[in-house]
Amino acid sequence: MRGTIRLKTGDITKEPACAIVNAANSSLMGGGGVDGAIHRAGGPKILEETKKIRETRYPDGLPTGEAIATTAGNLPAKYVIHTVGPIYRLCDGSCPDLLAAAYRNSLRVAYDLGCRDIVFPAISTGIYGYPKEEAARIAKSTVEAFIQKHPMDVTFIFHNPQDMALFQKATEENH
Ligand code: AR6
Repeated sequence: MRGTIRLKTGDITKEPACAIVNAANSSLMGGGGVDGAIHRAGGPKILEETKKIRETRYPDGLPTGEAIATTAGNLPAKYVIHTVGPIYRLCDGSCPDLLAAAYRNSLRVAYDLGCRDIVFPAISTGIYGYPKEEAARIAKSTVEAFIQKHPMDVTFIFHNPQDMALFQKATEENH
C-alpha cells in the first residue's frame, strides 16, 4: 500500500509525529525560522546531539542536501531530522537536485529509523529564498516517488494559509 500526502497549516514544533524535519543550516548549531523554533521549543538536548554529530561525523558541517537525525528533546515528536536545503542565490543549476536530495534523504533517514509518518516544513522557501512554486513542485514529486516504494504518511505544514494555497495550486498545475 502507498502512503499518503496531506497539507495543513500550523507550527511544526507542535506535531506529535514520529519525525519532524528541520530546515537547518550546515553548522547544525541552530538559526532562525523553523530551526530557531525547533531548538527553542525542543530545549538543549537537540543541540547537544547535533554538536556530537558535528564532532564525529561532519566536522566541516552537514553538506547541502544531506540529512541526519536527533531525538526531539521536549517536543511531542520522536525524532528531528535535520537537513540543509540549498541557498537559492548560490545554487544555480543544481538547485532542484539539491532541494530534492534534502527531501529524499530526510525521508530515507526517517524511514530507516522505523518512522512511517513525517512532517515537512517548506524547506529553503524562507530565509534561503527558494521560489515557493518551484520548491512546491520539487517537494511533492520527490515525496511521491519515495513513498511509491516506501509507504509513509507525509504531511507538509505551512505557517500560513497563503503558503498552503500556493503549494496546492503549484502542484495541481503539475498534473
Ligand atoms: N512551523 C512551520 N513552518 C514554519 C515555522 C514553524 N514553526 N517557522 C517558519 N516556517 P526557514 P529555510 C516556514 O527560513 O528557508 C534558519 O536560520 C517559513 O514560513 O525556516 O530552509 C536555518 O538555520 C518558510 O515557509 O528555512 C538556516 O540558516 C519555511 O518554514 C535557514 O534558516 C522555511 O523557512 C534555512 O532557511
